[in-house]
Amino acid sequence: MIYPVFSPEEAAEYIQNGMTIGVSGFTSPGCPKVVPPAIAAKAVREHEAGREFKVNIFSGASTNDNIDGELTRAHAINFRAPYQSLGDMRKGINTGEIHYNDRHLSEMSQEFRYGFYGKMDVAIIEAQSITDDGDIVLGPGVGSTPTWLKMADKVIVEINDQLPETLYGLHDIYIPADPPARREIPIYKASDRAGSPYAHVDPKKVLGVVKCSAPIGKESPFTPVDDVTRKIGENVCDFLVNEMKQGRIPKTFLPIQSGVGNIANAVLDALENSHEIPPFEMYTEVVQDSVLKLLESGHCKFASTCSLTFSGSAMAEFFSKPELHDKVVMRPCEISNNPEVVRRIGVISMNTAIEADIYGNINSSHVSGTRLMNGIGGSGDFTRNAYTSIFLCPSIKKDDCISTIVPLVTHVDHTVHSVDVIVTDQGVADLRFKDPIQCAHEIIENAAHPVYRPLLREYLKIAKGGHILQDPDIALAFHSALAKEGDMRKADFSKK
Ligand code: 0RQ
Repeated sequence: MIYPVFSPEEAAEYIQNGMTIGVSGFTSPGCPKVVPPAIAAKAVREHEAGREFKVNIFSGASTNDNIDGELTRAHAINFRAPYQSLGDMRKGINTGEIHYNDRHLSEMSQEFRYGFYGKMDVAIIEAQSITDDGDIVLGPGVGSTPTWLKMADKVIVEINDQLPETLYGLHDIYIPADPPARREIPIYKASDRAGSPYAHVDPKKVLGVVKCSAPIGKESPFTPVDDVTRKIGENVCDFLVNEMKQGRIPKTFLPIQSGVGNIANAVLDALENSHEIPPFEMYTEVVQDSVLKLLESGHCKFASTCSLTFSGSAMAEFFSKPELHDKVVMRPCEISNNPEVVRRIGVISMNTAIEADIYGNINSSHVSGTRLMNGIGGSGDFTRNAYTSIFLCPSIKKDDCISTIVPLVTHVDHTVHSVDVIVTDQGVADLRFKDPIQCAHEIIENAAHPVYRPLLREYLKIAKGGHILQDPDIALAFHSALAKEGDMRKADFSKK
């Protein structure tokens, strides 16, 4: 190998205050693991010496505790984009310490190439291998890495010996030309390949290689399916089966996208158990443990993804079964989430909402309209371009104190124009072919929890207007009751 071999600490010495860093991966798989903690340790030393030390971090999506956790706790992050999901970083963002820019994941790479974010000083990437010519077999999460390798002045490569050689061939690395030279992305079905199994870097830019041996699976475990998430899954299945019966989904079915988290896992479990849903393909950004089961049973015929967001045991199982490897391709997030492809192949999207209002606007990212939870992630990439877009959430949370169906959402990530169906444990609200007031009745009667239906009906009676009914004095009464009394059931519409 022509590249110098560094320790993590030697690599971290290259990083200076104010630098912009791109990290590989998408969710925790594929992220670098040993250099970021060494940068955090350097930050602590610099701060103790009275010197400023903060960097800007760009990722594919959420990362791991070694990056977002350690660097946040070291007060070493100035700016972060485009998605995160860790408690410490969430706190740093919500106190204003970290400047966070929430972006659609499919847009991050191209916006960086367009120059909207200035220059990238260094990319830190995890790889299975790198050749002397700069061909890289990436880890089990691609994210924006191919663009970071192109844009960064310098590159540090972590070679993790836990990454199996069988990763070779699982990636399809394709960077579209930038406008005005862009052509169509040549993907016409989930299993099409458009690019190369390697990412590429100019070998002259590689500062060096850091060798490590670190676990490669997702850090936090999935919560098992419970009664509420099971019911949501069953309701989604019933909806999809009925769509097929009505001829609105072809008998051969359509590709599915499914977001992160426990609800998404429960829905995929329900699809696995359904005898009426035929084997299908996925065109999605993450495949979680539930997809492994679907691949094994043949219920999922093929999965196009950006990342194998598997737990450690599912990751080991996947790599021990080479017969599954032909059924998966990992792409950069600007392709796995690409609006052009999503619309062309007719993806059925399924994402989780924090709250929905009675007209169908969705808040995916900000609790009570102010506190960032994770970010919009890829939900907008898929929702806006889906064949049918579905949002999922439990109808109530926190022992009935929170209704996820509210008169008005406190923050909007997805507007009514992009939202087709809302599914809760209570049922399915189908918003298609309805005006806003018809949508409100549909959502209240089919998706809201019975405890909250009388209050929501009352709001609709009080609210005034034309095409849409609202009352600006009480539209957020649910949220003010939660803030003041810890319980949305105490919403009082007489307190104007
Ligand atoms: O707070 O942790 O303090 O108890 O929000 O809620 O129920 O654990 O939800 O883990 O399924 O995440 C939308 C955040 C759901 C996620 C969201 C509070 C609740 C709890 C989390 P606590 P749960 P989940 C693919 C697509 C956007 C990105 C996306 C997400 C915490 O699915 O980030 O879709 N989606 N990406 O108590 C007050 C409400 C609340 C509420 C929840 N209505 N009011 N608090 N909470 N609802 C992924 C990628 O792009 C990589």
